[in-house]
Amino acid sequence: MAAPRFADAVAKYDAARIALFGVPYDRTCSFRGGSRFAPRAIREASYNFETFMMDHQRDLLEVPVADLGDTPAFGPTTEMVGGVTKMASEVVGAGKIPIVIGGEHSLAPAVVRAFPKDVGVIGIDAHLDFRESYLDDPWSHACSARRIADHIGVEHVVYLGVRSYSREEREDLERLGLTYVSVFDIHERGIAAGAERALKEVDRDRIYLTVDMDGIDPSYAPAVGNPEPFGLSPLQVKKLIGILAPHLVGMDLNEVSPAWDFGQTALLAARLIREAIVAIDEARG
Ligand SMILES: [Mn+2]
Repeated sequence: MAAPRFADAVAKYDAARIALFGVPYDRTCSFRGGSRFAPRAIREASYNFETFMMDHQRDLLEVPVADLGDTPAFGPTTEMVGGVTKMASEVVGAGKIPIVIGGEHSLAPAVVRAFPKDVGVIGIDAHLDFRESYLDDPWSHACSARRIADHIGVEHVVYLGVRSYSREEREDLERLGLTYVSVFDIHERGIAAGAERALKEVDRDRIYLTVDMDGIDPSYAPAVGNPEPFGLSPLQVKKLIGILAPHLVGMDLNEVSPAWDFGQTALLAARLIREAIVAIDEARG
């Protein structure tokens, strides 16, 4: 049986401002696998919510969103990257905003490569993902920020909510000049200050947002590939999406592993995607 389309994504492609698609890919997963099942779980969870969004006083049915379904399963990462970049390029080329549902974080650089090099990338992630290569694969989920930096320049990517990196990543970030905003900084100063710092650092008007669900605390989002305590709250991420919305040209949400879920991680993922859709629509008027 085909997966349902994302709730309220009823527009025809030609009329859509936002185009969703899923990437059911998790072949580089190193711990809790199964994010390839997340596009379906998140789409199913999306039906939990009212089409009318109380906090925005707007109806999602009035926002032209198309759901293009899922990409193929793909084999090696190079094949996934090529396929996802091609699909995202078609969406971007048609003047639409892609929102991509993972799958694992390895898809993010593939989507970013569909944009001109003058976009900035802001990420939410517990991890820095700045390895040159992981388990002999430079396209591993653990290298997402590094591969994004290859495309747009290391000075134009900032991950927020970071609370884990390796000794080698620490050396590389200093040597190459990567900025990040730690989760402890956000807990001290608030998400608005963190967002402001990230926007200032990336120094771009057009922003792509990549959301690794493990940036959120495992008490709210337990079903992720690599859970890390001390994370962001859902409300902080909601606020961040609102702050970034006027700048957003694309987004992905990744690393939900439904097998470890009681449903709450997929529900939160679906709600955050809905938040992004309505916030983008609100920002563009
Ligand atoms: Mn992560």
